[in-house]
This record gives sequence, structure tokens and C-alpha cells, in this order.
Amino acid sequence: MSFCEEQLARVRPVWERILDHRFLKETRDGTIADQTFATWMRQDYLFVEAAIPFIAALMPKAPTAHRRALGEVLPVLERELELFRERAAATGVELEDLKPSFVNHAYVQFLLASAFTRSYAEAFTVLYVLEKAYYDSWMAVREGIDRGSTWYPFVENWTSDAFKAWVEFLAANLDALAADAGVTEREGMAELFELTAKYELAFWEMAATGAGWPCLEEET
Ligand code: MP5
Repeated sequence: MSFCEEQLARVRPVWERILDHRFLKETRDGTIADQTFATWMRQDYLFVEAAIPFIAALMPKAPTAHRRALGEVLPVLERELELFRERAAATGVELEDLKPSFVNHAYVQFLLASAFTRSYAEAFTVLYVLEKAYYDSWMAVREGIDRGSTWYPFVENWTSDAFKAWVEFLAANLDALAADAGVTEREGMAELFELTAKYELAFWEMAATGAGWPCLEEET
């Protein structure tokens, strides 16, 4: 069993709760409240903005063979931000003056801390899991969503052939990094694998509930 398969099997209870999340089911079924989807859009816009420095911070640690692929993701993320702005303008969602929710803030700090303080293989694990989670999540939405849905362009973004190929590239390279890792580093990779999966679940829950900061809901 490859490292990815082994870890996905280990975190399966978390992964199943991601794929079973009401945010995804309601988006798929067209019953999601516009406000709820808007919460996700606003928070994920901030998350994607933060993913750019996360990728950039991986670069100095990356093996030479990974640099080109990492570099090519940066314009993809900029185009993704354009997609958010285009959908926001089309649906009247405000993307100005956004503040991260508690979960989003913690997740982004975790991304950056992983890139800056952990090994390349450990930080690369975080990248794989967050991309794989989005691929699987939006594939679940794709099974049944009306192609004319206002939100369909997001489904297309994370279920495209190009995105699938990117996730497969990440999986193959994560397996190779794990094969070269010593016991301690592999344990670190497994720890970050699980934490990232838990953050992904927490992110859908935050989007569905609109949870901001504990005790300070008005500040979101
Ligand atoms: C992704 C995302 C996918 N946009 N948001 C969360 C919470 N997790 C994963 O990352 P990307 O960089 O948009 O493909």
C-alpha cells in the first residue's frame, strides 16, 4: 500500500465526514442558502489568497524537480481568485474588507507554520491533503448538481482534468518523498496528514454554521 493510500485509510472516519458534510450535500442538491454559500466564498477567497505565500514558502525547500510544478500553480491560484471575484460580482457577494474566521485563521497559520518550520516532505503532505480534500469534496458535489447552478463554476474548477492531474502528481510525489523519509519524518508526515484532514472538515463546518470567533460572533 502506498503512503497516500495508507494515510487515507487511517483518516477515513474524518474523510467520510468531509464527504458527507451537509454543506456539500446542500450545494449538490441546490438547497444551500445563498448566505451560507457566500460565507464559504468569502472565507475561501482569503484561504486561496494565503495559499499563494504557502506555495511560495515551499519553493526554497523544494527539490529542483518540483520547482517548476510549484511555480506553475501560482498563476492558477491567481485565476482562481478571479473566479471568486467574477462569481461574487454575478451574485452580489461582497469580497471587500474580509476577515478570517477563527477556523480559517488557524488553518492558514497552520499552513504557513508547516511551510516555514517543517521539512519539505511534511509541508508537501499538507499541500497534498488540502488539494485531495477539495478534489474529493467537489467531485461529491458534481454527482447530482444542476449544471446550470450559479455555483457550478466552482465545481468545474476543482474537478477539472487539469486539477485531477495535479492531485495525481502530488500523490505520486508524496509517495516518493515518504519512501525516502526516515521513521521520524514519516511520523511527522502522518501527523500533518491527519491535522490537515481535520482542518478541512472544520472548514466545511465553519462555512455551514457561519461560526466566527468564539464569543465574538459580531466580529466576523
Ligand atoms: C482548498 C481550498 C484547495 N481552496 N480551500 C480549502 C479550505 N481547502 C483546500 O486549494 P486550492 O489552492 O484552491 O486548490
